[in-house]
Amino acid sequence: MTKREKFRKLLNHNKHFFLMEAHDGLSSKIVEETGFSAIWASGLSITASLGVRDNNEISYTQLLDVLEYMNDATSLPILVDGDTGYGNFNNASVLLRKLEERGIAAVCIEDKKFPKTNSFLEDSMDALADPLEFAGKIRAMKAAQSSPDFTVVARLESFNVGAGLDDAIKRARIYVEAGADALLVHSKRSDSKDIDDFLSSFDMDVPIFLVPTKYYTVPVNHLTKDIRVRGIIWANQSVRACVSAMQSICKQIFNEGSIANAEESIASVSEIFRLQRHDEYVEMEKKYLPPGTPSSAIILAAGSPGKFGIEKPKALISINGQSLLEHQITALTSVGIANKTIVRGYKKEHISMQGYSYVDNDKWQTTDAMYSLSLASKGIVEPYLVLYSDVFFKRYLLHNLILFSNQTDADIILVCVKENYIFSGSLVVDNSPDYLGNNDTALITGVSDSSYGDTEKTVYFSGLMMVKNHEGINNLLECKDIDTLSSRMLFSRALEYGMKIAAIIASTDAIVDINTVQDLMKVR
Ligand code: SPV
Ligand code: MG
Repeated sequence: MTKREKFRKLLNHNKHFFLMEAHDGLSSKIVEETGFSAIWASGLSITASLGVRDNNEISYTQLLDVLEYMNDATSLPILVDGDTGYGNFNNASVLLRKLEERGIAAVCIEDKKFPKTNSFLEDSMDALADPLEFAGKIRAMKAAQSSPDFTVVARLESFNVGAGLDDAIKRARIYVEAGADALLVHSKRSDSKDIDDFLSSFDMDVPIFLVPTKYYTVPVNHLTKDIRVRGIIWANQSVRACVSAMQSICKQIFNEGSIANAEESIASVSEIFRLQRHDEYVEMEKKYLPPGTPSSAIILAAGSPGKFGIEKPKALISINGQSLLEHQITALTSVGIANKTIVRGYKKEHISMQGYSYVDNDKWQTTDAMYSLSLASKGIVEPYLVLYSDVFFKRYLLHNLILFSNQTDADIILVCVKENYIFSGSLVVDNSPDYLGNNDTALITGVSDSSYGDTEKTVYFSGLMMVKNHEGINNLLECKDIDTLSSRMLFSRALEYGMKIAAIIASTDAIVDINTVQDLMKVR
């Protein structure tokens, strides 16, 4: 069923329904999740959220831009507050056609002159449009629509400007005869006298919308006693709720100079991701990313900051405004890796960003990175990436690693460098490097205790690797001496068990292990 058909169904059903105000994609989504059956795209709320007045300060194309986001975010039909139709019969028809193109279900136009003022601020009878001119607008709009189910609602402003009941009744008849599918009777009284008078005097059978913003104390069952009252519009409460919430939280954060006390009272970042439908993205990744792209990565961040002597994990050292860890997370996200597990140890309480999994290595002082890896890799049943948290690397290395992993049948692929590295011991490569993008690739044929070997054949593990044979490696990580197992020992055992280890040979411009202030200067 199209949104227009849904709206028609609501209109033709002998029961009232509620339209909740929304003003952007997010609020539209929330309105739908709450259970409402239709949305009022309020002019007041949309302009307020854009920070401008409700005086036709935005053009109709700017309104369309907002509506496009709203309509995309919801499966509910939207009744658009079309103000006065943005001009004469011609402008209103253009508006209608553009709304149809955007998939909007219905539009409401009010019988005031362009440019309008919000009804709660307007009390001049001069603001009213000529009823016959307005009827011509309705006829032009109905003639312009191409889908039969599009709904045009005519809004009566007679009560708001003091023109009274007779004027409202006269106009209502003219508008319905011109082809309006429904009427919206507006009133800014705090009781329902205008509405009660209108309903008891007007005798045409047409669906009617009401906006009880000011007469909110009148019970809905009183307003809906008349079966023609079909739509009750809660016209601006979403934006008003946002304003109160934002004012209060901004004030609290400003006064306290901290977000610590604010955190509990606001939506979590993961709730924002949920509303943005991040889960859909994860599903699409599975479908559309090249086969072999892992969905998991483990960041080993348990160790002490070493020579830096700082009171926080080394992963939190800032490089060009972002921590090392944030750089890594951004890089992983850019290649589509959704599940990121961070192993914490030293000063673990400093690492607590939302949206990631955490594993704690409480024996960080006496164990090696492979122990951390063994803790985090336990639950992973697919290929995964491993990153030492103190390596800073260029993103293309990750792309190359994933690309190469699709081309090789190796069980592990290491990113290695030729220059001596901090890891004790070196790896030996075969003599026949292939060319891959910016880097050479090679097979690891042995592990040496010495750091100084044949320079042609010697490489050093950089701290970035892909574990393709997750079962094999996870088995090796379940050893008795895991507390002291080094990466070099792990690779050596993998070779002993007949596993194949391949390497991408990167330059030290592309990947740097951050150990000294000089290293930091280099990457900054
Ligand atoms: C709006 O929500 O923009 C409306 C209803 O037009 S009212 O603000 O009550 O005029
Ligand atoms: Mg409005």
